[in-house]
Amino acid sequence: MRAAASVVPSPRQAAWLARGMFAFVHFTVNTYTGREWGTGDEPESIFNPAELDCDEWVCAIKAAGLRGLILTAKHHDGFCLWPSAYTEHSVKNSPWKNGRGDVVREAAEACRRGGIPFGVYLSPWDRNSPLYGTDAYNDYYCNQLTELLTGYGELFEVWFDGACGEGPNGRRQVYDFDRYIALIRRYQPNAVIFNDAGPDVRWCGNEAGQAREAEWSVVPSELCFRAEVQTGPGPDADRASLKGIYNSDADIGTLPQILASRALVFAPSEFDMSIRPGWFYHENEAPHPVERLMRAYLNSVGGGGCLNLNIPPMPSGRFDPRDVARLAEFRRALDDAFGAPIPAAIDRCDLSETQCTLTLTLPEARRVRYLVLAEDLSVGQRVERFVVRNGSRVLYRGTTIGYRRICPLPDGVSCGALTVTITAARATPAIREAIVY
Ligand code: OTN
Repeated sequence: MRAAASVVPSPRQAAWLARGMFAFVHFTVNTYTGREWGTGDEPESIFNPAELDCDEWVCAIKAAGLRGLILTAKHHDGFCLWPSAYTEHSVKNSPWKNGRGDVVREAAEACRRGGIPFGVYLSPWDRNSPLYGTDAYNDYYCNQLTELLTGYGELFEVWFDGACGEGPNGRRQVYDFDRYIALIRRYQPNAVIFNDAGPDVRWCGNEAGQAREAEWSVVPSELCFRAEVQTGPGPDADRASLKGIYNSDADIGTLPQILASRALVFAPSEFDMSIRPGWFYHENEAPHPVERLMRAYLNSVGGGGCLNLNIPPMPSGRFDPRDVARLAEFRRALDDAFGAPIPAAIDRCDLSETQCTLTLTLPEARRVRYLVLAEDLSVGQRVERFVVRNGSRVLYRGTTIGYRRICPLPDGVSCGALTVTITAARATPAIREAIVY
């Protein structure tokens, strides 16, 4: 337990957690075919975003408070949004700008002008490359990855999708992830790497922005086997097996897993979700209601991880005005909820080595809607359960806190003081923030 309570983030992971939320931009030949997974046989001639405006993308993203942009430089269909030297299946053979365009460069430069960091998604699965399914594909993939790592400035995240639909009759590819990761560490040492298995951030396990009941950033190396090991084996490691655990499991990082794991790593969750039903633009779809986006925010940024919210450009290359309007509405809803913290005096009373009570005293009785708590992860994630009360009335029962836990309080509750009692923790709780809104 103590070992688990001392697993800490790397500087790049801590910087990533502080970002809170950022934008995903899914854009490729699927934008013109209506597919979600391209076949790899799409002709380059269909790609023509004649009104591409990456500054407009960045403006809409910033208006929502999203603090970064990750572009699908190559999705499963293998079409490259930059003129890669290693394939003809790219923008260089499209009618856009007579084959002299580079979407990756336009997006990277717009982010730089707009003051937000840029990241890339490079699908390992490639349904176009004839090399796919052979060792030579790893050379091809590393060459393309190197083009992106060295040609477009600093990246804050590199995204390895784990989706692969090739069945037994398809071509299976053995990915050389160690080689991919070594390239990123060499050329982009500050970038976090996303994948189901880490090394830096892991898939939350769904695409609905839905957090599990307890969201631990400290997880077994059996799940995130690409992450840096920080502890030895748990006491049950030689009797139990965590073989087969996966990102979508509900009990990731819970005590039974901690006790049974061979080692522990720090790997926080990324909640990737699209503003629309699809990842790519489909004319017959509309953006989700703002309530859905707020729920995702409370569950992800308020659940100890980061939200990666996808906005898919239209075939013209521009964002749908309805999505731009939804992003602005999302920002207004966030400002309404969290724009005015209520100053409170905080007193801490330690009840035992692992239990304590925080008393938050407001200047006067006020209607309160949210309590936001945060642990100091520089010493490790520790809190397992807590309860929030106003006097004897229980307002919220929680489990993990992690980087940030947003506690929605019952409608209409008005109080002059709140108590937060941490009833179970893996070591002495280290609370960084307790803010009432
Ligand atoms: O059909 N799918 O591949 C699929 C259906 C539902 C949810 C996810 C997926 S793919 C899944 O995407 C994740 C990111 O959203 C990760 O990349 C996983 O590795 C991948 O399997």
